[in-house]
Amino acid sequence: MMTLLSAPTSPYVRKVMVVAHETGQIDRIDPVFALANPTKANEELNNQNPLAKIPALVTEDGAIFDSRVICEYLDATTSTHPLFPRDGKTRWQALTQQALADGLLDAALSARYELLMRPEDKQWSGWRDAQLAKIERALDRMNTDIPDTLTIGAVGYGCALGYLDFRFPEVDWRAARPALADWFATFSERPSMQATLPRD
Ligand SMILES: N[C@@H](CCC(=O)N[C@@H](CS)C(=O)NCC(=O)O)C(=O)O
Repeated sequence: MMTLLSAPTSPYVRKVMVVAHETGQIDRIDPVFALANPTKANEELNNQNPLAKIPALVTEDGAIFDSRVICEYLDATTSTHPLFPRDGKTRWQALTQQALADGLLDAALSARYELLMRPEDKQWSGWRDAQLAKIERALDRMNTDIPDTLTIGAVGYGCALGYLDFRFPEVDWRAARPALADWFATFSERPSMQATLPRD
């Protein structure tokens, strides 16, 4: 059994949980809530991940982070269809799709932190606008680069789009991107996605 320092609202944690479901390892993981706040210290989390971010997976060989590494770790320990294609063009495509989805999330969190974490008199709307512009460009790219099999790219896309629906309902990303919207509607039905819906 491995402890996953986590929170049910984190899209990066969701990636790990979806991969755990898809690779048949969900029973090996014990999700334990860990407060991850950029300005509030959490010693227990810091001891496992000095960057103080979730997810961090505590194994008998030590802590593994971040979500990309944990997902690849889980994938490497199963013999099922690999979510990380082992070589060739499909590998680089899947990794780039994952980076795109994670980058969208990084921009979304940065925009959210600007509003939630920064004192009101220090907030700058130009910062949030630039992060939202990154999100729009990432969505445009996703719409023209849709995963055609179950890879870590697909898991990343699913968790990123799910996070937008959860925390940024005002971003109407579907309207101009019907292909991506259709893909997400189907992908969301997977049991791994249904079992990991974000909740406050
Ligand atoms: N690149 C990291 C990002 C993880 C991340 O930013 N997690 C957020 C929670 S959703 C966090 O821990 N934030 C606290 C902080 O930035 O200090 C990953 O893929 O795991």
